[in-house]
Amino acid sequence: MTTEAKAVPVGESRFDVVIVGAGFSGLYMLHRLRGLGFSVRVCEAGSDVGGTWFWNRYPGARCDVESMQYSYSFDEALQQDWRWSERFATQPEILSYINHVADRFDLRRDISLDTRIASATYDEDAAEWTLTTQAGARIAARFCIMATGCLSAARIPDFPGMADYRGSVFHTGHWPHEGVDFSGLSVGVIGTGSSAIQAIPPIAAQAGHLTVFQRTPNFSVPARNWAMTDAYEQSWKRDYAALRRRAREETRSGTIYEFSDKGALAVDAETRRREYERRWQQGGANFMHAYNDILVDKAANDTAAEFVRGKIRATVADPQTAEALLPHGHPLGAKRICVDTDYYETFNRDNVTLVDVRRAPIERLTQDGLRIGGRDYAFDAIIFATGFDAMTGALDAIAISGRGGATLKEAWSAGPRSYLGLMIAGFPNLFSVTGPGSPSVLSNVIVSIEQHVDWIADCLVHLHRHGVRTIEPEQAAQDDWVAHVNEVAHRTLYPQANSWYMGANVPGKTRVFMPYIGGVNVYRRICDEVAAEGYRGFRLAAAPALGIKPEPCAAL
Ligand code: N01
Repeated sequence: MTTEAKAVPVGESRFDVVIVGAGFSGLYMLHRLRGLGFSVRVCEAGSDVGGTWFWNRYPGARCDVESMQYSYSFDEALQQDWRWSERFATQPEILSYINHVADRFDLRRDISLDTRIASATYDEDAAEWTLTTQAGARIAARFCIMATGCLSAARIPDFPGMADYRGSVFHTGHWPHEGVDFSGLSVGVIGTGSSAIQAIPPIAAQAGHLTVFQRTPNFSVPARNWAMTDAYEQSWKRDYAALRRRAREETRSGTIYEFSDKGALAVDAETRRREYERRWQQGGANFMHAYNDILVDKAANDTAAEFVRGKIRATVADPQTAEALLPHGHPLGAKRICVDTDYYETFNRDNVTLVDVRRAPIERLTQDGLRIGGRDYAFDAIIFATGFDAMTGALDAIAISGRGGATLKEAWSAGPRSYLGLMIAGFPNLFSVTGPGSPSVLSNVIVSIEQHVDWIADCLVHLHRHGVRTIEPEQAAQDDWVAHVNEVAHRTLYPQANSWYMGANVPGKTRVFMPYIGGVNVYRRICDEVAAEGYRGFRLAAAPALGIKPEPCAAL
């Protein structure tokens, strides 16, 4: 990894645009805006670029969207040159790709690393945002773009006794960069979401003993990863631009799968079983697309869910452990489907124990480990695979105040409200990339990122060309969008699960379905129409009269 561009000192400075975050969103946003002549500064809390792929370094971490699709499409030479080594890329490979992009497009010179933003305050008279870093530096800009990621605020539940525990503590979303050697150690893992399901097999292979604390069993399908072949790579690269366009414009998730035009109940049970089996053997989330009603019709969903439960029963040797691993109580896919390598098989190892903490929850940490149902468990290390304060957590961690000093915390106290997931009423000139109310986490997030970045870049050019000083959603347009996001979600099975999509994993967080489920194809058309109609639903205010011209952006 190239690390030559360490923190650029921030000091007191002024830019056209400040971007918070140097992950996939922030890097592409910087590239686009710099190319348009805007002066831009990116502030990144981490000591290098990469965002989620910089922090989530736990053993087994890899992407569950195929690497040929989980990558930027904005530059033909980049997508032709880069070579992925596996069907599903590992975290280190994705991080080296991100570093390659930062170097290839000479992005580092406009990025301040080790720079965590503590507050962002809007000055109505100056129509300017001032961001203050944790170290006290101030950066002013006409536009502020939050590229802070949907799953970046790692969360450890508030267990009593955290300070008492004398062993090592880790969170999957904040993994030590030097790695951890668990050889011979007694290790406890709390959680069975996507992160845990990936981390458990390699940690079990190394640890002396691994105990998994499961509150909610999850559905997981096998990845069946393989080394990239020239033939598969070329099947994409031969026609990359057209395939990317298809993913963007013709799919709901921004990912090309083998889609079906049939409902699950339109075929007989044996046909269904064969189709599920075929997809199970192929591996990956393609399983979810066996029929077109799995996420909207409970009876259809039950057929797929029961197939997976059958696979768990067939894989896990101990019937009691198998029973405890069976997901019931939420539809398959209503919590994000997990994609694993040897997850269920790992419970056949002698050094792995599953503990159900649904009926007897974790009471506290002790000096030596955990207390559950009055019983003490001792560990050398405890791994919290307990997820994130998703979608809103990273924004919540910044004290954001907009028009009239109103805070984002107050504005979102009953759940996040935005127009198109891009802007928030009362917070002029503040954009979020893949914010709540946009497809974001329900899509191949790079497809969503590129769409948002392009839309925002076009918007800023429009504002500049038309002498517009501020842009902000109209309250009515925002209310209509929030209602639409909610209404579409309730046509599906998603709200039936206590998921992080609903904010249900954070005690006290208002339960609303946060991402837009209408599909990236539909959503893109809506965003394009809004722009084509002169930014329908946004209030655009010109620079004040008296001959004051809008401040020019550097080179436009
Ligand atoms: O987090 P999670 P994650 N006591 O919130 C449990 C993406 N991702 O980091 O379900 C006991 O899914 C909690 O239990 P419950 C992906 O979008 C992608 O695993 O709330 N347990 C759950 O089991 C994913 O969805 C990739 O009952 C407690 C777990 O902790 C998202 O990140 C890889 C508890 C948290 O699961 C988040 O995944 C990894 C408590 N008090 C992640 N509190 C890929 O691309 C929480 N839990 C492959």
